Amino acid sequence: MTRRPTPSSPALLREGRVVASYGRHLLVEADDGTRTLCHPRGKRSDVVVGDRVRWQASGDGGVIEAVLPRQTVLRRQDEQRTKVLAANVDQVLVLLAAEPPMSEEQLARALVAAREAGVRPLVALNKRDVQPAFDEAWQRLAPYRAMGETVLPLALTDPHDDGLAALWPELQGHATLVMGASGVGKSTLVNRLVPGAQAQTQAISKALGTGRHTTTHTTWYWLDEQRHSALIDSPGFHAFGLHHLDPRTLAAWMPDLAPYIHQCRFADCTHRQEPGCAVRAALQPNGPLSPRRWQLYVMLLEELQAARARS
Ligand SMILES: Nc1nc2c(ncn2[C@@H]2O[C@H](COP(=O)(O)OP(=O)(O)OP(=O)(O)O)[C@@H](O)[C@H]2O)c(=O)[nH]1
Ligand SMILES: [Mg+2]
Ligand SMILES: [Zn+2]
Repeated sequence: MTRRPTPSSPALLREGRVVASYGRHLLVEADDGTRTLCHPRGKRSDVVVGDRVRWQASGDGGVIEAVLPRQTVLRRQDEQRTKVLAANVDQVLVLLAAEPPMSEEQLARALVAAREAGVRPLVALNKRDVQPAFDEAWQRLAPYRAMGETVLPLALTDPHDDGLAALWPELQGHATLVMGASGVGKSTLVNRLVPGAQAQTQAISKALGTGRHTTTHTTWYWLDEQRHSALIDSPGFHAFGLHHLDPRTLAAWMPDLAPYIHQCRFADCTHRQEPGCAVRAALQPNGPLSPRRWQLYVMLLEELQAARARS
């Protein structure tokens, strides 16, 4: 006798990707492109945009039964909590702008988090029309260009800006999470590259009764019909905690410090005050390793050490 499939039988489970997250409501896209509003089974709340999931239909919607292993996870963690930003992205675009003023510290943190997660970082500075703030910020990005980061200028509200043409090839074939402070232009970028994104967002905010300008949910948008390239819009944030990192690995994730860390006299050198430190010996105001970057390193190191000491 063949048994009829029970509700949790694998035969009824479908696979899909979480393309939007509204708290406990998750929009899941099946591989044929159809989308179903699902919620996770039980109390689990760790399902994020980008996750590949197994789900089954239930009434009008669906229930997520399992999250498949993640290729990548981007997270930030501070004293209060760990926030998983997205799963299975292979690039992150750190978007900065002339206005609100660029925080180099947040940039440095985002780059470390991306490297640690095995995700390629890209950096763009938006609002080229806002002067002289743009040119000043561009100058402050010199160390990042010198260490080999891709740093692109943008003017997203200028229809004739050629910055997008340079960014576009970098996005092809990748799933790119756009992150940055509120107001830098993340949604403006998505709206320029994804026809209909604005309409999608507005429809969703209307359904949820929000209707604010600021992005409150993370959403995955395909850039092409073949669904090879994606851009993920996310809410802006102020602080970017790195408490999930081991302080001893921090310097290795900073491409301007990393070349020197194995040349220090002591294998466990923290590059703060030890004699024979190759990192400090390499510091030069206009060199490949700037004193400002070393100061950022020391600040982050002390923060991570303090976090370890508390836990
Ligand atoms: N002057 C100028 N303004 C821009 C440019 N790009 C975007 N803006 C404006 O900046 C404001 C914020 O843009 P959004 O795209 O909503 O910013 P966001 O990063 O999505 O912000 P959150 O959703 O709050 O995180 C909007 O009023 C945009 O029109 C630009 O190149 N120049
Ligand atoms: Mg937005
Ligand atoms: Zn050292």
